Amino acid sequence: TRSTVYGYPRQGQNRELKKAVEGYWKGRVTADALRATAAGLRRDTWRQLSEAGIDEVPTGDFSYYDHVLDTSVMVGAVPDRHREAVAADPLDGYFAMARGTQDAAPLEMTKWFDTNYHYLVPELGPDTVFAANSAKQVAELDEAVALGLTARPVLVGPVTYLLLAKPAPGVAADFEPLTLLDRLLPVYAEVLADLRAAGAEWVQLDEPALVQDRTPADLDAVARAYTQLGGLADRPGLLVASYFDRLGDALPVLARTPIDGLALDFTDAAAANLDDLAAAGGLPGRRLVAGVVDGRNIWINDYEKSLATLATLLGLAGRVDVATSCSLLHVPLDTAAEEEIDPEILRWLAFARQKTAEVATLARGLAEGTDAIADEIAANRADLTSRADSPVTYDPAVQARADAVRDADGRRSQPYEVRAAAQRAHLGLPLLPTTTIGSFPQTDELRAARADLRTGRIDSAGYDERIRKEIAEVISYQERTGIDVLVHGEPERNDMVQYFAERLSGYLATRHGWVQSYGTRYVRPPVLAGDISRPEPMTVGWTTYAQSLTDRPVKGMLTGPVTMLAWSFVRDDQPLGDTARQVALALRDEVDDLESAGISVIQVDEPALRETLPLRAAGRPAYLAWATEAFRLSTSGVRPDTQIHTHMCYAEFGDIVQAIDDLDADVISLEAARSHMQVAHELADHGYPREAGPGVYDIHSPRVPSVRETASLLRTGLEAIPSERLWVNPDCGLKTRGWPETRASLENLVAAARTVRDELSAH
Ligand code: THG
Ligand code: ZN
Repeated sequence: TRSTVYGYPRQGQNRELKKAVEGYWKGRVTADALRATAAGLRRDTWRQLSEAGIDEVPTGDFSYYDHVLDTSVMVGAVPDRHREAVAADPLDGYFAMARGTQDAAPLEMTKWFDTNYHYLVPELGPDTVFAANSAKQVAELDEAVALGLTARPVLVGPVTYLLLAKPAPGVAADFEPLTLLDRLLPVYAEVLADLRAAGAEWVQLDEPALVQDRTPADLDAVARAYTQLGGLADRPGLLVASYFDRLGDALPVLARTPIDGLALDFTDAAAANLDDLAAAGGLPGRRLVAGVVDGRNIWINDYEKSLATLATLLGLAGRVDVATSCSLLHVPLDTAAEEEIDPEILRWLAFARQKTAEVATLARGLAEGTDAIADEIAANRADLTSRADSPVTYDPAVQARADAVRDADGRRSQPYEVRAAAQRAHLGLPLLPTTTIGSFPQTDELRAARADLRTGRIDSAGYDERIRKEIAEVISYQERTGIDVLVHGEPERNDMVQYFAERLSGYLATRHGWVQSYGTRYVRPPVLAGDISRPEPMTVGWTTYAQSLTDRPVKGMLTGPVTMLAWSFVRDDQPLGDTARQVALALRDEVDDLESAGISVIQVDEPALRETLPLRAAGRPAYLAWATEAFRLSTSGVRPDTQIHTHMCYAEFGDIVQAIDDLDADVISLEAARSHMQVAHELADHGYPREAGPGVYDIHSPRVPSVRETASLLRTGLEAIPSERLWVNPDCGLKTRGWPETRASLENLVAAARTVRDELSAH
């Protein structure tokens, strides 16, 4: 029995990697210094793993930016537009692919399965020529071996790599990257041989794409890939890893190939793997790596439960190793840094460092018998009991209120047609009303004010004064520009989830709990630890202050219940739907208080609704049922003449258009500018009956769209959505934009709306 993990957070305890990479971009850190920082971080990680008792450490999981981009480099899949830069300087070329340059767009970025991590999408086409480049993998293996460690290189597997890819620009949209498998496999064979030559006993090939529903053709590709790689003479042991869900149909397929080991997720989310493995006849004579410690939540493991699972598995494989369920990339580094969390609560939590210790302990229990870890088991049981019995976890008033929810609480009192007429009378908006999504640029001054408040350089009265001044400027700017429904600009918010988590009981905030979101960008997901309630209003003060400055409607801005869950570490001791309902009730109180305070338009954002869609179709109806119920519960307490908005980003609405309809929001704004209003047509084809604002200004780029271009997008929108139901707005919030391009773009947006209104009234 060995203990292992599949990957570790890359950034360092104080985000040293972020500082070094961003410093390199700014020319303040040399390439050599960046490399030295990175090597130091890798060494620290391996030492830490080894000291925690991990027998086999991962290598090659480190990345300056993203491991899928590293895989593209490893197989030579560099887009033509970046070839010159990569040839001139591999490091600068690498960052050019990640971030783009003046002349060449970056690779597209998208979510890594149902996590909050984003990877860079490989661009492939029929002309792609793969070429092996194993340098990074071999060098990192050498480093770990030099420390005297047993190391296992971790690679994105060939099937997952191709399934994550998309057609390169200019390639037919129906091109299927998986058709390149036979060209890709020789490249993997070469990398495997290089790693074998460098001393690798095992190599791990990650195939998380196989936990999604796969076609027979996909499964055929899996069989072909691993029959071929398994048949190579000159290779290390092949460990194929799956995580995030059950392996399902791919399990027996892989078991029939000559691979040497399989890694399966045995957390609750993938519990079916146990039966599936037994049904496939187990893995006699081969290596099973059992992911019993959840790699993507932050709760301590239940040792007795894990040991029971491991004991069952002993009969099903030649050898059973103990691991986390997935890479630890998705959790923060170390609970020991959280000095502000009550020690009584901290003992319930395990970040990456604590999880490695759990894996090592369980491996010892499996190898030497549970008596050998009796003390650890007793302490673990006490920690679990402390959590279950704590008033932080359980609030009877919240539970009772959630239990009392009836269907009718999740329905508006009137159908949309009646509400729309009441809202028209109440709000008096023009045709094609203009609005923004909520946030305005987060300037350096605002960030400095927050830092000053934290360090005590200003007090909270001084901070509030700065925020009020910013709100007044944002309101006055929007009035001058001629926007119809205003926002206060959210200057007081750090992050749209963290801000609310800090104000709800039942949530814990971390101080150093950074998790990579993409590249050098990190988030600190709050911990949704217990029953959720709202001690006092969270946004009413700022919103009503903004409303007091103008006669136009100011839109209240809230983060919806599904997104609050998606971007937090959520409790694992009750169904997600129950937790979502509690958050929804807290938000419902906020919505009702905003209405009572005179706010007539309230937006409840759900940007994460699509991303937490279960990976397999079988789980989707139940998810969409609780997700839409929670949204409706948070928004249904208002009068018919109060207008509820929602907002979603990240395209691909096709799969959830019915759910979007079921939200019953009066108005929805969506990302659309990049796809030329395609989502407007998707909504129309579905027969979407309410108001919609497909974004006409792409805020992900500093580019200022012209009046002509914006008006033209609006006319395209009108082909799908009738003028009485079409709104005019940007794609997303403006917090990552600067003021100059924001001003210019919004002025053009208002001018375009006026132009098209004039055209409509001339007819
Ligand atoms: N909030 C949360 N999760 C998210 C987003 C969000 N996931 C998806 C998407 N939006 C990710 N986008 C970003 C954009 C910017 C940053 C992080 C994720 C970012 N982070 C700062 C950094 O790394 O320097 C730190 C921010 C802070 O100080 O809190 O810029 O909006 N939860
Ligand atoms: Zn958005």
